[in-house]
Amino acid sequence: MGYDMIELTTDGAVATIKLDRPKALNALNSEMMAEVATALAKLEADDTIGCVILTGSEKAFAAGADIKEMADNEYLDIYKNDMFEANHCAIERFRKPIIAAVSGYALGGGCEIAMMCDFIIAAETAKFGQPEINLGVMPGIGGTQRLVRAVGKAKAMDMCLTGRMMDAQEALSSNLVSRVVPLDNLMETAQEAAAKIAAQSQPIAMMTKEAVNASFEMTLAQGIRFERRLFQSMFTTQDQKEGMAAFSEKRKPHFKNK
Ligand code: DAK
Repeated sequence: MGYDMIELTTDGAVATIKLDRPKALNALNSEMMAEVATALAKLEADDTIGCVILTGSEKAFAAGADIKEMADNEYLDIYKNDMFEANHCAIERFRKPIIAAVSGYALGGGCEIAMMCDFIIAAETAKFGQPEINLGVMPGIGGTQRLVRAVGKAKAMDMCLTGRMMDAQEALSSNLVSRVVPLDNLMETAQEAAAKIAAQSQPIAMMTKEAVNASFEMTLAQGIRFERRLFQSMFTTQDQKEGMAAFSEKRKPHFKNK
């Protein structure tokens, strides 16, 4: 299938989805998000893909939901369509590892979809924000929830109530992003990290992601029990045998995703 609003490329076991609506600073309209959801469904079903990078342009990862598209919506329409649930939330439902590589603006829905990814690598030029309050609304796809978990209440309140932006260094010191790199190294760094992840056993990486995400939903005791059960289940896999044998034999493991 061809895409109009995104570019989908693959390099070995790593796929990259580039949001590609540069004139509108990658504002997330419904067509673009439907394409992202379609691409993710394909990549999830494709056993040759072990990790995905979600990125945008140099100037904007994404400047938010498309304000012009949604401005005239009425409550009952967006309630009945459950606006954003099907497509935007395809990112949070994606089961393989997914990295956001952010340069420029990641605002509103843009910041929210970056936070739906497993971690964010930011260029020095990245700017994060939840400016919805300036539009007479508030974050609507997880901003008030995920931002608090990432940066804590004080900064999340500051961002959501003042609508101010956070630069890359502040995002790093606030734990919103895992690394900050020069813009020229952004995609290379993301590709390197993604290739490293994709070289691991796919089911083990998926279970690891599931366990980390479970920490947001469970008590510590439940989370630890869940982790232990998953860990124990890994001893049914060929990849566990291979990984540990390779260590003893001082060679690289060859995982079969089994
Ligand atoms: N939507 C539509 N178009 C946008 C856009 C956006 N979010 N952001 C930028 N653009 C367009 C601009 O209108 C302009 O288009 P033309 O005028 O050239 O046709 C073009 O992109 C370039 O933008 P600027 O001329 O403004 O560029 P600047 O460099 O001067 O400024 C900026 C860059 C990022 C500071 C500025 O564009 C800006 O403030 N953009 C809006 C940022 C924003 O407020 N983002 C939050 C959007 S609201 C919901 C759940 C969630 C949401 C909604 C509903 N439900 C569950 C129902 C989410 C809401 C949001 O994300």
